[in-house]
Amino acid sequence: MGAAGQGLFGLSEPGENGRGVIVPPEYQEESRKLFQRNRFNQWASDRISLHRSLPDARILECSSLKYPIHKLPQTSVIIVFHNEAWSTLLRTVHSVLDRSPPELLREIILVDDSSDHEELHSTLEKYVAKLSKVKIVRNKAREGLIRSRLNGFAHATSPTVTFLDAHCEANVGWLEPLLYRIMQNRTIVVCPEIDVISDETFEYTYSSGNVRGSFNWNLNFRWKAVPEYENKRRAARTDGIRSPTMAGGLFTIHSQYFKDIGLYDKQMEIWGGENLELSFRIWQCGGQLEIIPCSHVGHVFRKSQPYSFPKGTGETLSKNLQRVAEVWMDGYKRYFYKRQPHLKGHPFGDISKRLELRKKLKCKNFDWYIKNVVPEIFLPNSSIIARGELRNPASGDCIDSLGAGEHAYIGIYKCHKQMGNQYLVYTKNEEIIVDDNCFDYANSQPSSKVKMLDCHSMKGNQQWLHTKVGISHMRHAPTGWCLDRGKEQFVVLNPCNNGPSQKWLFSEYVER
Ligand code: LR7
Ligand code: MN
Repeated sequence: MGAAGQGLFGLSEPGENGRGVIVPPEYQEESRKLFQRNRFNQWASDRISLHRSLPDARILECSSLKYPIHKLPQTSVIIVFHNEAWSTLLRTVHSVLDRSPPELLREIILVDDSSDHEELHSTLEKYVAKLSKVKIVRNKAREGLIRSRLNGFAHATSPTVTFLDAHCEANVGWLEPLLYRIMQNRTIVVCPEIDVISDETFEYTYSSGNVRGSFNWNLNFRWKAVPEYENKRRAARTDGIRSPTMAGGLFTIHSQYFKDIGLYDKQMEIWGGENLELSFRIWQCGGQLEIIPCSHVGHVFRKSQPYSFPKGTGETLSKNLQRVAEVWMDGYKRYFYKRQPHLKGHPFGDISKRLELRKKLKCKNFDWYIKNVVPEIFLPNSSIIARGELRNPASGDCIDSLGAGEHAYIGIYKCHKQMGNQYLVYTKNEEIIVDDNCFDYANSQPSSKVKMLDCHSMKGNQQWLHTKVGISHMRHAPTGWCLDRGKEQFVVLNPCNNGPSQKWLFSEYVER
């Protein structure tokens, strides 16, 4: 096997060296059907070897680092799944078996969260029987990923555990740097750099390596550029990057430390919020969270979930997020409720055990977390002229982030009065903010779309003039053009014409 763990059939086979697979026309119908089943291109995945080779994603300095393999703690890899496709699940397993030093890998625990796909039962049982380190644990009922991970954890026998989603590929040398960091300090929880496996072609591409985890006040996880102060603090490019939050699916944690800080909130259901809950808890209760640049693992990012939420997607996620806000965020939870006004007074279950835990561990408050861990975060309390939805009265449509984050185009959608993705802020600095990003226009052509970019507070392309009185247009200062409803799903900028498609109103103007 080559350094990058070459597949069985050589580099010209489909998908080898992380290449993508193109679906020939005669298979497109079949592949579309399979896409619905998993929300990724299973047809492409099925063409690729379970042992495919990957390009080594590490920066040069990483390859020359030496780790004291015999001193590193072992790990148990825990992979939870609900109706995962065979090829992605087993490629995750084999990538771990093929690219982990055997002396460091105690076991792989597959936790079946009540899947009904036939092949994930007896066929999987038979297949796994031939792999000495792999065990299967099955939930009796659907538990969601949070309690499934806890079920797997209860069966784990090593000093550290490593969680992976069921559609990952561990890259060359992924494990040693994670375990090494925990050996240095067991209160550091570590994440690999997460590379992107395309949901369309299964092409493997490196992540840029200069982002870390953050969040917006809707409590969505967000990637953000690593701030200057953090890069200055690090002595070398191979050093861990302190991260305010983790994406959630891929991390290694010391087993006893995981118990000490209270595992997960068992009353969180199915999907979502547990990553922020654990991140806040780690930082507030004396631990640290780092992304380790020398460890790379690929993950198939998909645009939607293929599985059901038995109690409803919105209901489940809202409750999980409320529990995060209520237990950990103190007064800052008001920013969340401003964006989710319908959740005020909405039940979120009993949180007394989690509050007790917070007290027992003598955790710091959220204000400490904000000021010390993520001081650059946008705080919607300062110098606001207007907030709420930004409506184009003629069409009854409102500006909407459409759930997308930085670099996406500013969208527009029927006003729904639920705030959430339609919650905007207009600041005294004349920025328009949605999803905690600023409206930014850097185009010299009219009729182009407006982007959401990180706010730089320097006015420039992010300065927008708006008065409540008279014609309420939003005029872009540098071009002098006006924000226009246009005809598509995204707003554009056009020379001002006083027309109805250029009139805008916020739902709430704050006293100046
Ligand atoms: O009911 C369920 N039971 C399960 O076992 C629902 C899901 N699952 C399994 C599922 O099969 C998968 O293996 O849980 C795992 C995660 O679910 P995904 O892959 O549908 O989630 P995701 O990749 O969209 O979501 C990210 O956020 C989640 C919030 O709850 C989890 O923390 C995921 O682990 C997390 N994934 C990552 O961090 C990978 C990087 C993505 C980013 C950014
Ligand atoms: Mn995933």
